[in-house]
Amino acid sequence: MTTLPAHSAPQRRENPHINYGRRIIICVDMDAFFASVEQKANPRLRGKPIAVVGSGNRTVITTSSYEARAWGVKTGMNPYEARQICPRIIFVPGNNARYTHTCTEMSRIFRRYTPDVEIYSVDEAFLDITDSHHLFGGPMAIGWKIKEEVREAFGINCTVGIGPNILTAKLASDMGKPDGLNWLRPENLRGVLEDLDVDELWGIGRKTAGKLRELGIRTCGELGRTPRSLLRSKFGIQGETLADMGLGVCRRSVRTEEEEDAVKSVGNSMTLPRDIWDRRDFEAHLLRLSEKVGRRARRHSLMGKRVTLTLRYSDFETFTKQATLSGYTNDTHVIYQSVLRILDSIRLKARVRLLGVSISSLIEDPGQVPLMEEERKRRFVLEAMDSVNDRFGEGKLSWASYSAYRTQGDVISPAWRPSGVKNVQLR
Ligand code: TTP
Ligand code: MG
Repeated sequence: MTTLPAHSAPQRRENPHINYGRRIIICVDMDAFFASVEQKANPRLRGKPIAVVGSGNRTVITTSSYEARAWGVKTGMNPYEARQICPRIIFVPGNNARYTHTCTEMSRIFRRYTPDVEIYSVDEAFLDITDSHHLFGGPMAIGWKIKEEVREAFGINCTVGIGPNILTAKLASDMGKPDGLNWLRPENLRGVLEDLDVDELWGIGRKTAGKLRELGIRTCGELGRTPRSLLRSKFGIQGETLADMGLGVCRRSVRTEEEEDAVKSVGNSMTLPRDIWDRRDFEAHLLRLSEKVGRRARRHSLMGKRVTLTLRYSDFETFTKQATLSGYTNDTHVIYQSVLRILDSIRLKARVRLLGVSISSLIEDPGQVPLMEEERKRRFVLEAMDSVNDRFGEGKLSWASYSAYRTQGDVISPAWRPSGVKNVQLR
């Protein structure tokens, strides 16, 4: 066993400067979920200490109302123990169909604010609002609205946590329980983590916390200052993740349902600020969409061989056409040239109100350097653009031919889906 004296290495090293990136993630977690749903369904249970249990006689408490928690009732207790500490407790048999139905309905509320929603568990969801929060008055405004809408629709409370990644959003939500709204901003993270016990972090269970304690690490601050090499030697690959966690860093992004099912296409569609007819207008918007698609594909290390263009006319009729390329690509310009060729092969019948571009027939990008000099140069340019945009925000570096449109602002199409235009609702 590797043992550090309790106050050695972790305290002496300073944390490096941490770049938390620009993402803004919301975690929504229902308060005493099963119990709240039961209290809503049966008004006689409201305001009372209740616990939701299974049907067998060896059942345990799955959750309890905050009124019961005030007496010390906890998940995992058997009903007998709970009755000992809270004599007036009411046991309610669980009703799974009710909970899953509520969960499904709830996701509709979340999707009003961003398409990037991950339903993580029956009562917990993550929303990536990085690119949409400005449309709703900012992260806190979205948090308030979600709380209000959940209360209105289901009569239950939830807690909303906001942070730069899912780990810290979850922490913010745990800290805000119950009925809270809490934003852990990057500049406050170090202070919050400094004295926080490691097992307060999502993903660090009792066993891992025990092993960390053997190394003299009790708090996240100490974990963040521990040399990675030490954590790696003790925990293997998980050591890297633990080192990140101590700093409040988490590399896992919000995974939408579409991304969870093996990704079939990468696409983007947008309702245009005004209906268009001129080719120059098409070029500008298609370049922008091609860039978004290429960028997302590159971010996920994917390449596609089929390109699809979707048009929706002003009368809402929707039309798609595909082309198959000679090789796999995630290069903005190859995608763009291909959609332009598709456009040229179409006789437009009216002005167009929505455009979509997607690539499909995907493979994982093998990361090969292109043989052709010109392609190689473009790949370097794209890599440079991606890293500038990653660091300083989407669209900071863009193609000149799009710049005339940049002042018009982002319009998010209600039909926009992370997996691409295959999900655009066709009439
Ligand atoms: P949690 O979100 O962990 O708990 P909660 O919603 O009841 O309370 P909190 O306000 O602290 O979020 O779990 C969600 C639901 O999942 C919970 O209502 C019951 C169920 N559950 C189990 O069935 N077994 C378990 O071990 C846990 C922890 C939860
Ligand atoms: Mg909950």
